[in-house]
Amino acid sequence: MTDSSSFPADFLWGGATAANQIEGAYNEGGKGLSIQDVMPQGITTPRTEGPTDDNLKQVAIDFYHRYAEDIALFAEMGFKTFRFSIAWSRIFPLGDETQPNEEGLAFYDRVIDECEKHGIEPLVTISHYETPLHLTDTYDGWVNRALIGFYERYARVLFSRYGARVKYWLTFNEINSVLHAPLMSGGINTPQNELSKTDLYQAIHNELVASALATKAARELAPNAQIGCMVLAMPAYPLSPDPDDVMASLTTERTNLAFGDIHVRGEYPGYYLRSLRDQGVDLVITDEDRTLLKENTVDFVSFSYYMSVAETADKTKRVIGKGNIMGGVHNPTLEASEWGWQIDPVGLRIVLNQFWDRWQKPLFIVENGLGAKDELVTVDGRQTVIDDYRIAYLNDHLVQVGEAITDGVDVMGYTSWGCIDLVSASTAQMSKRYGFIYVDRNDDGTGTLDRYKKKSFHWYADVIASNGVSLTR
Ligand code: BGP
Repeated sequence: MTDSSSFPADFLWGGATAANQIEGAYNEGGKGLSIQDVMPQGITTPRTEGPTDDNLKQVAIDFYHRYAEDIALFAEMGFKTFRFSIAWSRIFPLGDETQPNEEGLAFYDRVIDECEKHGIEPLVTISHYETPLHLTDTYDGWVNRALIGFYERYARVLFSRYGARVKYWLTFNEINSVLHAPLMSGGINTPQNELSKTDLYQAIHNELVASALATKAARELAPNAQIGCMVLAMPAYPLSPDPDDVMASLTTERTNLAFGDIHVRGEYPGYYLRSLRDQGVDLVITDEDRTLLKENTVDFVSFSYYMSVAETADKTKRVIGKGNIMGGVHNPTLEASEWGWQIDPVGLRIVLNQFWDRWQKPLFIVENGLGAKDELVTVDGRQTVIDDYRIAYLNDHLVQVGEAITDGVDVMGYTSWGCIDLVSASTAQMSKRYGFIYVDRNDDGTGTLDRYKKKSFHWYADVIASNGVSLTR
């Protein structure tokens, strides 16, 4: 422990969530169905036709009714910011209407009220894996250019309503994940194995144009707002020093970096255009699209970071292991979580340096954390979880954030993923817990939904209060 902080005084400490993973109330308040209502097992099984009772997200952790209590707990930890997403289908139940649902808008007014009451800066994701189901069923999601207009209308409503109160906005959660999870990330109904590369990359292009249009709208309607892109960061290290492995790792990393390049520089990089040509992809890109991308680049780059992977050109060694939406080649030097995600704190410093060197834009770590099984125990008459493994994970990653800041990287803040236990995105489990706050709910849907502070709750409160000085180096 050192006594001076490497973190800036205005560093935005906090936690992150997404509407579909916490709110529940899936059919209350005029909300329409979203793709999450037909994904009871996350991305592990095909979608269902309609909603099914085994879907934990129907109730999730009931944040819709308990938001005030939960935000008060975040405030008790000293959060400076709270990342949440707005459920598109609460605002536009079908997605293609012209008038928004007032009851949905009023709910987020109340959430923002609570944040303001506690001096917590909201950080809002406009679209986090919750495309209205009607847009999926009727338009095949983002494959269809019509979604650009629907999203722009939705974003304009949000900026008009909340623009004076919300400074930080993210356009699409983990935009690069469309490549790997087309339904969850792109609302695309066509099954992945039947989806053409052209449709997939067209969907990505449509999202990028929509992101630029939202950025343009924010400049008009919410001039104090800052707009960020959000990418899933996963460094790919060469499995060996063989130059072919190094080139293979660069190629894999570029499948993610391309998204930051386009959001920050406003044009498709040459390597991305080549990869489209090599795959026989022919996109519809209008001159207007090009101008929009060029003129509406982001203010900051946000990203999730959970793990790194290795990469090799040697097909016999290219065995893909588990990972966050996309997996990668197993790195023999790293340990893994119970879900097989390889733990690599130094990778976070590497990503921060790489992104800063590449884009020179402020960076915001908007997801990082450890999904683990927790056991509720009684200590001094109170129920809690002794989650030393989670504290170790977060501590080691935050130490590397401090190192990156000392390296000269401009880091705006850090929101730990799943600051309160929530339903997992990939597996739809409750038992994959990330929170500082335990929520009594089980994979079979039983539980009281009561909240309990874990050991990490107090640990994180100390980290925030000391602005990182209490971290163990
Ligand atoms: C990211 C998503 C989040 C979140 C997190 C952890 O990909 O943006 O929604 O869920 O990963 O993943 P999981 O919930 O699958 O453990």
